[in-house]
Amino acid sequence: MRFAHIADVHLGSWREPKLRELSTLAFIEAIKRCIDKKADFVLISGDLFNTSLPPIESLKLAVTELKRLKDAGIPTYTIAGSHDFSPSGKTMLDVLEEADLVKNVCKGSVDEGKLRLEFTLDAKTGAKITGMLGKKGMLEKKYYEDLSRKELEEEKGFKIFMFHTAISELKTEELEMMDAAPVSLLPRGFDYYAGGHVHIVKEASIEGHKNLVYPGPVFPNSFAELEKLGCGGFYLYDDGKLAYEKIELRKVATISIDCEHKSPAQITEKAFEEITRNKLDGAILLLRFAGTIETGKTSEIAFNRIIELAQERGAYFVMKNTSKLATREFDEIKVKADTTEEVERLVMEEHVGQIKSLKLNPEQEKELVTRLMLALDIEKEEGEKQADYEARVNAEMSKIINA
Ligand SMILES: [Mn+2]
Repeated sequence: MRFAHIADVHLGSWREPKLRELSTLAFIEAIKRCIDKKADFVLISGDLFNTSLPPIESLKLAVTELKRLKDAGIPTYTIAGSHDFSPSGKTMLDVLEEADLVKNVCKGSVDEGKLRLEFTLDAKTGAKITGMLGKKGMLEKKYYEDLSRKELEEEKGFKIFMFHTAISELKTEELEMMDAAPVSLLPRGFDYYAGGHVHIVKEASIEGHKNLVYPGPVFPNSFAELEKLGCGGFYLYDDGKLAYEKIELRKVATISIDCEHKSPAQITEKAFEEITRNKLDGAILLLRFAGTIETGKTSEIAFNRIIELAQERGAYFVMKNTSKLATREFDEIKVKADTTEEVERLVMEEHVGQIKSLKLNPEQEKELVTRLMLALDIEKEEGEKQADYEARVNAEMSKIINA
């Protein structure tokens, strides 16, 4: 049996055209390799799209590539991830499933408060696949608590469990702050655990749970991911052997400038030196500026000239990051984080406990705030009138508050 395990594609995540193109090419390459390597089937463990209502071009790309798999006789099994749901619980995966391009394996029924998952049988290999969807703010934890495990664990045959949740035992140091659940959350005794959500490349076997895998994204989704992962990829399972299929379309070069106790002119000079010293042929260049500068303002650093020089030296694309750069005048940055989600979480944690009138414990309050933020994240639908859109947002909000 040979299958591919892809996760966190986040189609449409990059705004910069050059990086968006690379992420598109990486997805196309992943699908091409699944076909070339004659995979029996493909698993996509959530977050195929970056937003629940993806732009037409992302949808078209997904349809084209999934169709390619289908035409090659390779079925695709999937679960929804935290980015796949609109606040009202809708997901584009339903549309893809209706078109017979994917099969959502997170299905079952609720029976006396217990959640019973069903297996989806892969006709060619006999593999039995099931899984649990992922939601923002780890709201899926409740589903796991209600999950009926016995039948899942006793089922015979080759079994795969797909999940979109951070597992504490698999977290790396830099993800220490991320919400996670212990591996015991997952039912035991499966042959492969196809993970998503955590953008790291990791495989592990922990007692009762063998082949727990996070393949990471097909292409990094942010500055931090480009810096940490360098490239993307996916996993290939081949008769019990696991292999990471690296997709490296461009090299990533990182230049970190230590700005501590330097003036803007010295920092500019230092950046020039570093760029001239490095070989940038066609690479994505990540420029990180960190530290507290001695005098003046950060805007006095000649960023434009630095970026121009890097382009002249052959960089394919230049990104700068100043999130760890501070000045003496303004040292009051309270929240330091690399991603929007991290910022949201940190701000939320800092302010939890302030809505005294609601009499909620911190966990309940965090959950309420997460739900409200999701509801405020509703996108206006094509052709929808402003008034209807507002009414829809208001209805979602009051539904949550009155629940
Ligand atoms: Mn993701």
